[in-house]
Amino acid sequence: MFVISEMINGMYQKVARAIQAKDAQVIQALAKEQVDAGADALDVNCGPASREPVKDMCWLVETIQSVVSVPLSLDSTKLEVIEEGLKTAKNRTIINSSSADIERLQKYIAIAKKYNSSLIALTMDKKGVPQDKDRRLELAAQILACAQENDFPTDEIYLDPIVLPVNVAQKQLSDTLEAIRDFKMLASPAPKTVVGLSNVSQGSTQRSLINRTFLIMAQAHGLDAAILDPLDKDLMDVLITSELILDRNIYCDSFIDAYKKSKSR
Ligand code: THG
Repeated sequence: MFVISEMINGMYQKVARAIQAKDAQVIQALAKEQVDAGADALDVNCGPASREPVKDMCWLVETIQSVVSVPLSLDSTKLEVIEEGLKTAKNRTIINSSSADIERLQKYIAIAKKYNSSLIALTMDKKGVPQDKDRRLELAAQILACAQENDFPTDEIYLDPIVLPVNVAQKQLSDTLEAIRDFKMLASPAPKTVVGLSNVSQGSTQRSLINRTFLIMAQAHGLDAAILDPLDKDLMDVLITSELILDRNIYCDSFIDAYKKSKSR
């Protein structure tokens, strides 16, 4: 499982304040802590309160990459913010994210090619988030066809079925899981899949329990990557144990430590 840490997001007050005050130490401590906890990449989002998102994104990228060298997932709804972040980034990048709207997607694919970046594409369009699995598959097929037409490798696309909170869209979660499984059959080489895991528990009590239960199920449906909180130890332990059960790493009595060592950099 490719772990993308969700913590460097202006949605968190501590991060929003650090961005506002340009307090590098707070951001750098967070970045190091996430990587030490097992993050393979860091999601970077200035948050809704940022008044100068281009400037803030570039500052975040520079601040983070001076202490860790993992790939950065540049998370913004504005292409301009993402592109300036891509120019600033030294290491590998993931664009987070495009929708399935063809015009938008073509622009994002062109930018992904130009900066040699992977691309997260959400299975939603102007009509909004799909209500069922079939619509998710239809939009995923549209995304992959567009990648192929534009000579962008389908395995550099991370399809995101959009996880909705269980307390408002309970009926959708089994469809979301099945979509994760079925996306793989839509192109060769198979696309990758990603979810924003913490979405599932927003507004609920028992957040950690809901997150880890959904993660296990998504892993069983073949999920490749997740945006999550790697400091949630119970979550990381079930992530590692699921990989073991799915035969992605070899059993030994200390399999959790062995997995962590294999990832430590
Ligand atoms: N798909 C993609 N990118 C994404 C998402 C997705 N990026 C953003 C988000 N979803 C994933 N990241 C988060 C980060 C935080 C939370 C949820 C998802 C979260 N935050 C607390 C809350 O809202 O309750 C904040 C609590 C606090 O303020 O301390 O849950 O789906 N591609």
